[in-house]
Amino acid sequence: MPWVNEELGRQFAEIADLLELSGADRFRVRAYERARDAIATARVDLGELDDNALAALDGIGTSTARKIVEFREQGEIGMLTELRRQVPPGIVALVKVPGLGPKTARQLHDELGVTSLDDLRAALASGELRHLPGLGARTEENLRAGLARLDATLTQRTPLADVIGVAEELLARVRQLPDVERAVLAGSFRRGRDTIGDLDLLVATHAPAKVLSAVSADALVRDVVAQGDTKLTVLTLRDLQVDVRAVEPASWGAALIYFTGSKAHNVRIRERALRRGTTLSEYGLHARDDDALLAGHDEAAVYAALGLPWISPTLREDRGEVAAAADGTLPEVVTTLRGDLHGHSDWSGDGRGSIDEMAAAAAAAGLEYWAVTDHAEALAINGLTAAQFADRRAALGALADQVDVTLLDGVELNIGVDGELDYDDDVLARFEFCVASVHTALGRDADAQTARIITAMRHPAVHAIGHLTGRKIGTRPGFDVHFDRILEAALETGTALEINASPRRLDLSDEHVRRAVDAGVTLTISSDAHQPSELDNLRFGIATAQRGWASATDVLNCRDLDGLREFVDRKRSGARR
Ligand code: DGT
Ligand code: CA
Ligand code: CA
Ligand code: ZN
Repeated sequence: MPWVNEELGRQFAEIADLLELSGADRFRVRAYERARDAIATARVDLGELDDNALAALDGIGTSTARKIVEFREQGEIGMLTELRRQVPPGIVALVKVPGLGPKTARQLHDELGVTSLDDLRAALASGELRHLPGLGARTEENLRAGLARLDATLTQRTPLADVIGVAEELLARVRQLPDVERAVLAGSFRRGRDTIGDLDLLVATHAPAKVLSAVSADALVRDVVAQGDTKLTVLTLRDLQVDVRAVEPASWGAALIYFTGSKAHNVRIRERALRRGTTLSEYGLHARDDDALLAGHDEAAVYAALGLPWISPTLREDRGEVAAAADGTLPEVVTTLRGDLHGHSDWSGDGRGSIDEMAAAAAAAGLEYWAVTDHAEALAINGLTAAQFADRRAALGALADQVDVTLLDGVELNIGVDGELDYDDDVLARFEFCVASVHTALGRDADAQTARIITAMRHPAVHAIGHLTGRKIGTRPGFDVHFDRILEAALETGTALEINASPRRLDLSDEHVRRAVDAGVTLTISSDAHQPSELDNLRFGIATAQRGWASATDVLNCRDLDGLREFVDRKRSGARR
């Protein structure tokens, strides 16, 4: 989602909450909730439309359009600023408790004088809360659980999915500043981790003071935590911390290595530098005897001066990459794909792009083929019947000459509780590519999940298992599986395991990928796109694959169409790999 849409959606939600907290009438609140929903489902970048075009969008009236323009021009919505001033912050904190809405918060405030989370804890402890009208012992129990969950999320790392928009927007703005020669997001973001502690923005400049004050004045910055000559720490509108470092262009490479990390990787290469009579710091690689600068300006030169090839940031976790680099056994990690093997069109109930729109996005992403894997019928709300798939097959045929990618007639099957699949075998056999995923009964134990998935793998029509554990990063942990048995079955049946590239999933995880690669299991890197813009997510899947040391030979959709068809046919014929 474009960052402007994301931020506006959040701000309109906040306006609705604050209005409700301040006792506004229901209709006014509802109008802002409608605006919030309209923004959440808008398929255009709200940062780019003029007033008239904005007001023409469904659910967005002239007053909402005016506020959107105000946000773009002034960096804030005056009404929201005013509301934030009026409503006591303690009460706002209350609605962050899962399960505690504005109505209850207001009631707690008016009737018990609750103005903070601590007051809420006290009210829960005293048992007075259960006597309020409409509340009860059950409410108390829910609020206790909600408080515990809030505490947990406050100490948690931020899912990558929640930082991409603001991170890339901030980077783009910083790159446009005068005096900035180069800028990069370093740290865990550059290493492609699936969660982020904070962002680290590295800037090469000869004018650090000017650049840092420009960054601290940016509209995306809510608060400056600390500011020095070459360092700045700020909080973004969403309370994400960003550490900004300004360095001399001459030490760019050394600084980039240092701030990319990981800490453990840094320690490892610094030891190597010391053993070679040199010292490595964020300023450069220096000779220990006369302090001469040996390398510093670019990353590859620093590694070279340490006797190492350049190491991909996604490998820098001290998982053996420095030794492998020294031995010449570093994997040549996967960087590009030839196709995408999991994606949805608007034939699926939850797809938001037509086949030709999606195909155009796939072609624009440089792909040669795209498997259209709309949902199968057991997924009641979104799935297609066999007859609808027959219609879709005709549609695919009619589009074949009009699109710039090869469309594969695919399906995303649902793995039932006992591993059963949608449709009869003769229907299944007609698809060119089938990914099978667990969408239901996520609460079963590891034995049950492993068994149902392996049963599905044994079916000759199943070519890949989608999002293996069902995790949603930051929202729900995946279910447990016996991964060693899954790997064994994948090898035995010739089934691929998917790296779902949605930044909310990244499932397989990097650690799973590493084990799959070691076992020789074939992987797919799949966007699971539900709208054209989500083809762009493939890059996160590639990063996760790299973090698991996967090279192109491990990845099915790095093969050309013939190679892919060979894999599919082999599975179908039941040949062992
Ligand atoms: P995060 O923010 O928890 O997702 O993880 P990172 O890796 O981004 O860690 P962060 O933000 O604390 O620091 C960014 C990089 O700076 C880190 O990857 C390596 C470098 N760094 C920070 N502190 C140290 C340190 O004490 N020693 C060394 N060798 N490097 C450090
Ligand atoms: Ca960081
Ligand atoms: Ca940091
Ligand atoms: Zn899907």
